[in-house]
Amino acid sequence: MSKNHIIGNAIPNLPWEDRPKGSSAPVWRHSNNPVIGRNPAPGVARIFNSAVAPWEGRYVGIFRGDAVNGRPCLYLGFSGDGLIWDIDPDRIRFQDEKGRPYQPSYAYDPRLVKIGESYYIVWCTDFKGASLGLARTDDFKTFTRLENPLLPFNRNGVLFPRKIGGKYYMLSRPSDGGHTPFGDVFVSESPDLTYWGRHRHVMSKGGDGWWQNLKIGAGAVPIETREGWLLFYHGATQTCSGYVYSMGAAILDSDEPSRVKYRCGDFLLTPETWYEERGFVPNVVFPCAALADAPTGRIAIYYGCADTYVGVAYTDIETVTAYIKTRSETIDGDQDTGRI
Ligand code: BMA
Repeated sequence: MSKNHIIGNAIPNLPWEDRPKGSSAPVWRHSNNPVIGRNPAPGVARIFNSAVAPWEGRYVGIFRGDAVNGRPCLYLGFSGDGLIWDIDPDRIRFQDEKGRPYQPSYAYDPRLVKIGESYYIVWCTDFKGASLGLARTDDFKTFTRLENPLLPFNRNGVLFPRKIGGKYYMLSRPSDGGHTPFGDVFVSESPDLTYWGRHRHVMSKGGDGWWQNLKIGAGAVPIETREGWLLFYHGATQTCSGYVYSMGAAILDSDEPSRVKYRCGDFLLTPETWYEERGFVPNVVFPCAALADAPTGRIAIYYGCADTYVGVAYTDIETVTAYIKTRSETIDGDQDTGRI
């Protein structure tokens, strides 16, 4: 079997720690987690489910923070090493395409992606209920909101980092106004980031693994690899004392991302540490970003912990590909194109 590798840029200062001696885990936690603790900036009670990207030799973060009145907003931060963050206590101010102020009334679970020379943020916004917001920035000073891509209700919008066959692609999880009973991932395509269509079903909740039997949602921006798009996502299950969120992974076809090539039946990370098990919402592991260094194959995953903290976890392309492939299972409906 030839080896998988990452297609992309080098990130020489990627946060990294080797897998602890004696561990056979597919993903291992940063030894000094959480990297963002409680009360991370004046007026911000907690930061979690957040996105980061390399930026001018450093890192930029778009953070989901709950203000001290409980309202979720997006905050901006910078870091030299991707671990110690300087976070602006003022929430990000958005404008519309004519330059007029255009603030979301709430904003959570952002994803950040560079496509071409611009950066795009997708987050969960209020559009008569939880829906997807989309904004572009070229300098992290001006943030311009574009048209909301899809109809309400929807969450977990994740853009692919390049056009595929000349089109933009976005994963999303259509839902209802509450904690959705229908929780599958779909993909939509667009010629211009305004008009979205040719919607396809990608992955169903469920399968043998009960950890993802309630709902699933795309997590980090997919990483391009020789085998396909590596996607870290979250899966939720229901227990007597609430939901439990874990992290899973799948590899989607390079040219046709609605096609699931491999999908790991087992979770890669599940709440096990104090900062994942205990917090504002207990038992939540919620990946929103993954950075990959192509020359070394190293991957750093950023994930929200218990709706309170940000954690970092590591893997490498060989380890994670082997883990996914040896535990791959197709869940009923995964190969259904959605063109019923
Ligand atoms: C989901 C989202 C996430 C959150 C998770 C667990 O529905 O609201 O922001 O991390 O629930 O509370």
